[in-house]
Amino acid sequence: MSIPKHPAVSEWVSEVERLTEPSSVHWCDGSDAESEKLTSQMVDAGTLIKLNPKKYPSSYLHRSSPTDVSRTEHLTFVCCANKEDAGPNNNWMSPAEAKEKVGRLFRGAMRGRTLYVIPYLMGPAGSPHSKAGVEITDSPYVVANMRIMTRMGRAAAEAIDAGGSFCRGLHSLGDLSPDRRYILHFPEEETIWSVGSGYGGNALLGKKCFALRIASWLARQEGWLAEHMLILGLEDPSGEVTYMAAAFPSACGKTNLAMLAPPLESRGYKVWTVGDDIAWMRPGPDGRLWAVNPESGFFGVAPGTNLKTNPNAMRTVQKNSIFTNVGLTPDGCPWWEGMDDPMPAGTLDWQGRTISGNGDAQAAHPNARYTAPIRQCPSLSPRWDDPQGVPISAILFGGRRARVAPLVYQSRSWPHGVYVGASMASETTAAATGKVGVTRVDPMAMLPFCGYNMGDYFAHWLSVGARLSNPPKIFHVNWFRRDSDGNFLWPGFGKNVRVLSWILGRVKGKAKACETPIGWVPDPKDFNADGLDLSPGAVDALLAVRRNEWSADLPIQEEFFKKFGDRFPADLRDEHRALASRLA
Ligand code: GTP
Ligand code: SPV
Ligand code: MN
Repeated sequence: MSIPKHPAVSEWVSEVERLTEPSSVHWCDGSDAESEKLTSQMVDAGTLIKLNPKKYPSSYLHRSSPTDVSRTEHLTFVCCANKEDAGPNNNWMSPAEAKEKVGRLFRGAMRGRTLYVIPYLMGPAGSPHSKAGVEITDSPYVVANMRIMTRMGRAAAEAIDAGGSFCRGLHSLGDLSPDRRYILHFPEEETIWSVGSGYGGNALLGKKCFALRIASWLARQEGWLAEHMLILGLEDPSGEVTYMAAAFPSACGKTNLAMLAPPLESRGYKVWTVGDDIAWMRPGPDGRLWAVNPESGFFGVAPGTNLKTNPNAMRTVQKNSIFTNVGLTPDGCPWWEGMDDPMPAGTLDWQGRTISGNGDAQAAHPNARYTAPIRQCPSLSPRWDDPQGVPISAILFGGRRARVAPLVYQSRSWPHGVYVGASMASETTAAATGKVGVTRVDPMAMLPFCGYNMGDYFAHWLSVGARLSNPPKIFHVNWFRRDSDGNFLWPGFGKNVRVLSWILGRVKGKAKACETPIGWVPDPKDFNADGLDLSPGAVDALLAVRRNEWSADLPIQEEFFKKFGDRFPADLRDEHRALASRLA
């Protein structure tokens, strides 16, 4: 059966029906027939535009409301009983106030609309890592995206009926006004309320809301980690595959690294994609950390994606995909800045407007996205759906930093690695509403997604490490260091395999490194830069650890850590002091 029978689901659906007063109710079974019907209804309603079926079979363009194009962190709340448990990293509202205030926005919100019930599973079927959810929404676009991003249908129904427990996610487009938009999390009730946005992370509730904010809360109680991380397998020339997870903030390169296609000169290395955005990781009985990707699709940044930067993504999105806020060419194809071919004349921008000839008009919104099934990815790992997960040997933290952080360095120990993650900083991007390019401390790339007090989160990371007899080695990478003219020093993308192979060498105890105050850095003399066509001195500049820049970062970190008061772990305070004294 593809629809859950558990009375807890039908009781909750009835309750929501009474609140939102939809004109009809549709229980999603995840079938092809259902998808075809919903899609054609959306085409008729203008919610989707069918793309050229010869070039992009079964693919569609969606144009969102122009004020609803990215996550809205200032409208995102954690509503737990005790404000301190949400921490200074979250906006907080009391559960009672939240239900009163936002309950009003849900009252009658689905009048004249269909209420869709989406049972879904996050993680492989039959896996101890996996968790079920039900999203109720009045957006058929959300249904179509959830069908790609999660396991809908039988696997979900079976998991819900077997356990009876599931995350409740209530979503309504409301009137799409940012003034009446709230994304609320009730971790103590495993419940999400989202109203006023149809955009990705605000509306596909299995993704950031459940798989990160609610799941991180549950993970702390249950002894595991829910992280904003890609998972990849790096195959070396002998054929052995080593798994790595990497946390970079939104629009900072997870999808690109997860699908990395090594250039010819790195013959023998290959990257296998397990996941590109979220990792659920647990200590295994063997003392290693095991990870699954809870998702089953990609919701990836379109601009900048092309056959050179990410050929695997370009092939993944060739069919059965939804493009949101990209341009539309006259022959019915999606187009975005940085695509391989120049923009064809007559291309419409992401709002459907003719593009004026003055040269600075943008076809795609900078946060335009594609939604595509993971099974279509040419580099898909044969173990992506393994119920056991994959064992992680290295964790990479990374940010977008024009200065300070070298191309790569290795932490000295697990606690030092946790400190490296806790103190990482990155320049903001278009993935969230607000100013772009502002450097902020974004620990483990989880600042917008940690569903509880980050001081407790750091302590939890330390305690998980203490339970691992064979913990992953922790590294930091930065593809975005610039020279004095503002150019990137590092070519990035496929070339990042050079950094991965150094990391692999460190994991295996083979690669050489130099000790610096911040940790272990490759020796510029043996870093393989052959054939990279770097400017003179680039390798030294990429790997340089400049004491003055690092020392200038310390007070910014201190100010951030201070916000957590007593909840900030003493061990990380010690790591911070030790770094300061090594730098002095
Ligand atoms: P979310 O889906 O928002 O969580 O982002 P993500 O971390 O998956 O980011 P993604 O891989 O989509 O990268 C977004 C942006 O970073 C794009 O503009 C890419 O072109 C750029 N980017 C990715 N990798 C590199 C790299 O190695 N070097 C440079 N210079 N840019 C990169
Ligand atoms: C991100 O912003 O980190 C994303 C896109 O991966 S969203 O689903 O909107 O969160
Ligand atoms: Mn993300």
